[in-house]
Amino acid sequence: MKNKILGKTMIIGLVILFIGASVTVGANIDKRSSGPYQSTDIFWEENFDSYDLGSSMHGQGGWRGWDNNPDATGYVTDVQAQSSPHSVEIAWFGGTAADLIHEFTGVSSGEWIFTAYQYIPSDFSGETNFLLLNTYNDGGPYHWSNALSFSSDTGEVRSWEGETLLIIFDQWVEIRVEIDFSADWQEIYYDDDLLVEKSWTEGIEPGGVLNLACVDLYAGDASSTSVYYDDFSLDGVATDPDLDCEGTLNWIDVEPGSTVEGTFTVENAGAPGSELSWEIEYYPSWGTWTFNPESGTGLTPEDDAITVDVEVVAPDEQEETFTGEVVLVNSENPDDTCTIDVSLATPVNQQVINPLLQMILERFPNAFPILRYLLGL
Ligand SMILES: [Ca+2]
Repeated sequence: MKNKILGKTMIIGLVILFIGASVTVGANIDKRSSGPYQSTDIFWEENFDSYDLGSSMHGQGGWRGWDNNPDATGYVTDVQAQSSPHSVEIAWFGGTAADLIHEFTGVSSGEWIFTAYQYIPSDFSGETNFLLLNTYNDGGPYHWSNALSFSSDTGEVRSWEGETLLIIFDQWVEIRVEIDFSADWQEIYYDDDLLVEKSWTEGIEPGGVLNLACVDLYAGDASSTSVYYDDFSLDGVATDPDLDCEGTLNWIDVEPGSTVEGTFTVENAGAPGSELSWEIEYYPSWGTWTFNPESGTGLTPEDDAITVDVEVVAPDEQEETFTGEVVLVNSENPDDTCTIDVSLATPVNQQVINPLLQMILERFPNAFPILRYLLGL
């Protein structure tokens, strides 16, 4: 009994060894692609829910008072919340205006969407302000890109230029600023209505820079009562192409010196309307390779994937398994690459195979149909 099991185990082991040596298993696609932003890349978000109720936001989550003044803070509250349980309350507290900022770094190119939700109660009194700055330092210099004022006297939100919309009281309202640094442009929406669009660097006065330095929630120059903010987000908008490829290049049982063929596809998985230029960056040094096409330009996400035909003249060596990679690259972004794994195996000597095969197939006459097929038996 023991010998029988041992014998069986040995044969199975032999078969596994045999398969491993003569057949290249696996169709492994290694896809690596990257770009500065994905289409809805969240760069930063804030919902205030994890902070202690009633706590000052100065020194929490990157928030602090203007000029690092701890008194110019807002407080975590549950009086209103869009996302439960908390929001931040902005008002005059103890004779000092809340002037709460959150700074950003690295937001200076491409396109971005800044979103905040604001709640103004119908009994609000005074003027409260939402501002974005392109330059901020404690003690200055400062430079503003926009300023929105919400006034209980007029019942309106007013942009710096004087455009207005009616305040929507007693509900959460989205404030959305769409920033395009490449065009030096911003569009400011209140409850999805366009309030104003204008230059980013000259939004308040000339001399600003292409950068988002901070958001500022300011309770105004004169005493104002509570308003609330919740669910901030800053999202990078994809504008770049993104190289993607799919396919496998695995050949087995290839006669040395013969030609084999295969295909893979290339596509642009990036932002709508973006244009991808791509090329073959690297392919194995064994064999003789031909790609058609070997590069391309102007490929948009709306286009169909490009099929690349591949021909390889196998190396003139018996009983070898050759492996490697074909690497494609975005011509305008060396970090955006895509890899297809490759293998090519030339046949092993039939004289060696046959006695072993015969033994296996005699022992298991109905087994290993794949093995029979692969070896052409
Ligand atoms: Ca919240």
